[in-house]
Amino acid sequence: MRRIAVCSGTVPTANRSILIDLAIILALTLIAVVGYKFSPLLLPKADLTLMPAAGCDLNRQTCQADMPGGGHITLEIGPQPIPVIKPLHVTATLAGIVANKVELDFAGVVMEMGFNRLTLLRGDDGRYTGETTIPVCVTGRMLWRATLVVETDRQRIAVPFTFEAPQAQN
Ligand SMILES: [Cu+2]
Repeated sequence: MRRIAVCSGTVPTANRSILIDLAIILALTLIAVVGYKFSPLLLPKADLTLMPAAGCDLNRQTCQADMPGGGHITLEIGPQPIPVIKPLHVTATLAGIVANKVELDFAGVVMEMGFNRLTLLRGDDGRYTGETTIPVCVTGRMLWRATLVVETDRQRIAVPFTFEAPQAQN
């Protein structure tokens, strides 16, 4: 009898929060898959879109995308994990690419979070840096896409990095 009661919807509270977590994870996975499939529609205009190395998480590490003919682009956002509302320090490096302009565009993957783009400035060490913040979301943690847009003489290269912020507190 007890089993029937559980199946009819009275899930204990602890289990319920696990179920909600699972549902969120499932939803995020779906969004990531669908977002990836339709990404050309959602991204800033570009001649070349490079996908960063699969599985790389900006919350924990610097992520890299390789150019088809050699060279690469990296992006690092600190502090890690990436917070909302607090200042973010952004660093991009380019290898084998001469850029006229480097910008970073933050957007919600499934949510309109407003225009949020900054121009990264080239330092003496050749790295491009900038500071910004991202807003807190009404739903709590959400998926963000930080698209690095690199303009060269010949083309506009976009590299969309997806990350979740803020990470679940434990
Ligand atoms: Cu949001």
